[in-house]
Amino acid sequence: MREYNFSQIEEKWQQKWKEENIFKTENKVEGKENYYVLEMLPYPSGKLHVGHARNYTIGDVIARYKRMKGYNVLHPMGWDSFGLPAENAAIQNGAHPALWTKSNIDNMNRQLKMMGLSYDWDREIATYTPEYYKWNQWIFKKMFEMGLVYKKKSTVNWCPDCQTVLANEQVEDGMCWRHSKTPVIQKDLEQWFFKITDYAEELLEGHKELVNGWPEKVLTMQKNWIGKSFGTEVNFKLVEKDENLPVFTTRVDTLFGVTYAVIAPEHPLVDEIIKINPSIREAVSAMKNTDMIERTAEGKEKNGINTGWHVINPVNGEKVELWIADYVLMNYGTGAVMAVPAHDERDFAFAKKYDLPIKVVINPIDKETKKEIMIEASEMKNAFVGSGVMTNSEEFNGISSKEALVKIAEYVEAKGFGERTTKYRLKDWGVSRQRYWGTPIPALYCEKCGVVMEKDENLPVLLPTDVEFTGNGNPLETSESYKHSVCPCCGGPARRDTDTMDTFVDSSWYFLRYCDPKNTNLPFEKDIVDGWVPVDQYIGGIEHAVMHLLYSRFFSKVLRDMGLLSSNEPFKRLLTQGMVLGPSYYSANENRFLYPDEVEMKGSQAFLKATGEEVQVKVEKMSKSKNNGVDPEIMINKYGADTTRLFIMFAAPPERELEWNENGLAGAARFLNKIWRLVLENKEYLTDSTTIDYVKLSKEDKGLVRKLHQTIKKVTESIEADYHFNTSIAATMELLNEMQDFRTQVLGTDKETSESKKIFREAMVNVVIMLSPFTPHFCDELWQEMGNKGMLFLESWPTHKEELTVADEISIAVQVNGKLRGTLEVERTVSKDELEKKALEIENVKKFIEGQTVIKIIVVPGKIVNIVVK
Ligand code: ANZ
Ligand code: ZN
Ligand code: ZN
Repeated sequence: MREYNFSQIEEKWQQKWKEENIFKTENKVEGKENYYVLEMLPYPSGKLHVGHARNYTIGDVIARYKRMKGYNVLHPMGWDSFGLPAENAAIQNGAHPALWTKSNIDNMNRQLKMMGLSYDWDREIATYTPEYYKWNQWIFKKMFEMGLVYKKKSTVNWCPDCQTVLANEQVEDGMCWRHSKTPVIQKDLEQWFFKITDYAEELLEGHKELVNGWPEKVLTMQKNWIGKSFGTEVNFKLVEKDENLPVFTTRVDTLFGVTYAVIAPEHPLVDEIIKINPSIREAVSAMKNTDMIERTAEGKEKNGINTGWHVINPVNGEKVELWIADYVLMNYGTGAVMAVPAHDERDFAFAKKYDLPIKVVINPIDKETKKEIMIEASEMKNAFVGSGVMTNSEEFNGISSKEALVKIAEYVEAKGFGERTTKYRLKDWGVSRQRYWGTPIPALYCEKCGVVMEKDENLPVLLPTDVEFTGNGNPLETSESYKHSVCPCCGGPARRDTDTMDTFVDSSWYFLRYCDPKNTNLPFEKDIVDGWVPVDQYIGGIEHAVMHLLYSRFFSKVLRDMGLLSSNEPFKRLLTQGMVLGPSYYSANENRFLYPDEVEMKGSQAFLKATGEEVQVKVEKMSKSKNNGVDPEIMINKYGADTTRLFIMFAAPPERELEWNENGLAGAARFLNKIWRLVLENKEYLTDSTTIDYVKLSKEDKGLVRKLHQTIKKVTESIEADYHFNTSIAATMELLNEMQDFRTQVLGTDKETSESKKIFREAMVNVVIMLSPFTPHFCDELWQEMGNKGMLFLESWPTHKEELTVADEISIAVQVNGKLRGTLEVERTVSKDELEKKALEIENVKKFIEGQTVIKIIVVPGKIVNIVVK
């Protein structure tokens, strides 16, 4: 018998698949339903990591499974290939970002092919190519025409290391997401924005379409990110200026409890106040310079500046002080708040710190006595944020605060003091980046015509090559040929915008381009995209819950409104795969994470080989900083792609964390070797493919048939339910054990019947088919070994026969007057008369009815025979 040589087999089949171009997908196939399965496209960092391997294996198994289920499956791959690392590499070694990017793509492409993934490579896209980014510019322009793109000066998050603007989502704990030690600062810049806020309500409403297909966690994260609040805008009167100060509150029931008002340091009033009261100038600019995230962090001490100005509460005419405070944000609500320290935590802390008055307007209700508890402002240790009974609120006293929330809002509206509104926390999407390696923004500035967009026929606006990568500022500024251009309107001189687009623009619609990747007239043809989108199954990391997954939803809706596609939502089902964990080894003496080869294991304890020091072992997310990552390519070389894939799929269900361990890989390899031997050593039993005659089966034959059908059922149901591939594989393993027993105990012995070989073969055929999505090369090879022509992807997924999954011998309890007196082993199809007769023949039963009269016999089919005697 030849050994299982995975590298030879994998190379052979990858070659064959390629030659016959079997994963090429047509947009329409007569008689087949389309199914689109997609994994988030990678950034070409240079090497696949184990998270990629997991992501793509999950997608590939689904793609292969759905093909066998008879769908026309689209399963594409591409490269999210603009972005900072390529530019940083250019700064470091002088090579153009395109070269770095290209060589990374080539390497990762090779690695993907090693994994045996069933992509239609004819549809491969890379976002850094002019063929792709042309359409970013085209869409940008169309959005500009629709009023969905605008420019405004705004305070932005700026990373001094990246020398660029960061989206809010790219700021993590006040630090740059790319530079975890660099604090993000605030800077005023003219920026391009996408009006995602126009779609805030629809993005929220659209969740209704997604509740059954998306993880609840992602929907919740998006919901919080969009942050819809119902509230009231109330106009306070400024005392020092003849003007209103609108504030936004979600608690208008506390309106009578306002004891001061606060504006953000960026509020337009602040400049006017400084003119009159210059002594606060410095304090204000210091406050503006602390970064947003820190300013608003929960539990953070609040800082304030008394402006010396006042406002008047419209409902009771009370005059209160106006403050500037860091906990108020300019870009939420109106940038001004009415402060109610008795009922708001932040206001309470602030009032205590600056000794401002506190006025109670809601009293709690005692849970037991149901009586109002009078609270004293001077004795409060915390704000009372709950609901209760209104007090100190004139005509609203005595009613519940819940009722007052509506009543006071109505009152405010009736009196013309303000009105009810909804606010969203979601901000417009700032897309300008002062970097080179991105899509050039197709805008120009002309002295005569103002801001103009490049003509369609001049798209794409290409990235210039006469640039310098110095590491300081925007390289595009160093290209004279780029900066000085021609106005598309008047033909006069015009300055080109040197910003490029946030790379999240690229990934917001790439899945549509896969449908029609070579189109030169449009980003994609509507009819074609409508045949594929929404994507049936999307797979990727939870870290994309609010950026990529929200932006893609926004883009889909915008493109729909442009008439380019029909679907409201881009992704019908979303699977967020769990992280991959591995053991890290930390040496306290050396104060560093060790590499695995520096460590020696003794049982579950780990020791540093060089010194014998016992080191800490912790299973945690794989990362470079912990030296606990595994390189998928090394694994594939060592164990083969099929074994690696099988391990990944078997070790945990896809949405859960996966603990990497080499024992598991070795286990997967053993399993494949076992199947290998079972096929290659038993070929003589695997040749009879004539139809099984189910009437002629022995007890043993029936046993294997039953196990086979139970397995088909279980494997299929586990995949269909929630892609619980681990359960599917486990079921197949069980079947294989029974087949092994059958081989030794039945085949070649006197128990072998005319049907035994056929059944053995039937079971093996199904094992190979059902494993083929997981271990495709291995299964194609066995398929051929078993004498089949063609490849497995052409086979249909098996279906089970329910009647064959149940045992045909059943046991029936026999009772006399409700007490168990015996059991019967009978054929499932036994008749009622037969059952009664057999029950009465049991010795023990006879004993208990002796000398008495049988009144009646109750038969519960398949379960009980109860004989009633007297
Ligand atoms: C008075 C009040 C009394 C408030 C009370 C709360 C409790 P959400 O629910 O997140 O929308 N607020 C309004 N604009 C703000 C801004 N620009 N920066 C910081 N805080 C702001 O929060 C709305 C509440 O947050 C508003 O309701 C306002 O404080 C504050 F017992 O008004 B409230
Ligand atoms: Zn940075
Ligand atoms: Zn012009």
